[in-house]
Amino acid sequence: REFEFELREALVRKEFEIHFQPIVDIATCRACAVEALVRWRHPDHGLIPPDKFIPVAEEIGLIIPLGEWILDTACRIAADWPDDVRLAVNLSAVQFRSGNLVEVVRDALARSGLPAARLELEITESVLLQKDHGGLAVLHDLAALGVHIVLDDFGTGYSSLSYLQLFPFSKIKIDKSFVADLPTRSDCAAIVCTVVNLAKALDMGTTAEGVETVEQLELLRAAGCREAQGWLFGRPGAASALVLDQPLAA
Ligand code: G
Ligand code: G
Ligand code: MN
Ligand code: NA
Repeated sequence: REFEFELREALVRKEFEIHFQPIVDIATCRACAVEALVRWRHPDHGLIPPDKFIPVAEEIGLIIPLGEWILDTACRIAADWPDDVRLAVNLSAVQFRSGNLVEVVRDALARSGLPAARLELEITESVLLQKDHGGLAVLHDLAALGVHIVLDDFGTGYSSLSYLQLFPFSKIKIDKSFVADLPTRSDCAAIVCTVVNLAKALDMGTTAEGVETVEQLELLRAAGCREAQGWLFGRPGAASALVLDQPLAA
């Protein structure tokens, strides 16, 4: 209860921060996108990661105004980046049930001047699990704005192939659990290759998450994966620390 109260207050007190992590084009190792990742700067407990408060924010409905603030703030910052660098923002399934997500996204783009084509919205399969398929209708309306829809955390959860048939995602993000064991486990390499080839056949791109070593990068490059994100290229940090004009790894 106390935590919920503090969480509600946090938005008013402007205790949330957005950290930014580069996503690179594997061909050039230059940033082609940047993911916005929210944190809570708690006055007593320091920096709290999103998995500690997003589920509660979803439960108490705070994710709606918080999600609007994240989208608005991140779009304003991204509007100053080079034209070939996109912004990736995570959306909660709860935001899809709010009834006005399309307006919220359209307004954030209009206020910031960020072109729709430079915004990627990362969703998880939970959006498509809604029984009434309301999530699917909203996804089509969002895509009609010109933004890209990306399927996050692919390979965890159910990862039913029918989701890929249900909606034409621009890109699939391969979960970091598969990347972590790439060099040592041949089954992970097989899974990564299969997802990359499946995405290609469906005219979708792929981003591998959690890339920490050059060895992993080389395996992903060989597999034909297009984009990579991970500590090898940069940890989530302040927007001012982003390097967007030169390669980020050897
Ligand atoms: O770095 P990391 O701990 O930032 O993020 C963990 C998870 O928290 C991400 O996988 C993502 O699902 C979620 N997350 C991070 N930022 C946001 C956000 O702005 N909105 C939503 N809904 N989820 C986020
Ligand atoms: O939304 P999503 O699940 O994609 O968020 C990405 C998560 O992965 C964030 O929590 C982020 O901090 C984390 N992350 C990003 N790069 C790395 C990495 O190289 N290694 C590990 N272990 N985690 C990472
Ligand atoms: Mn994400
Ligand atoms: Na993910």
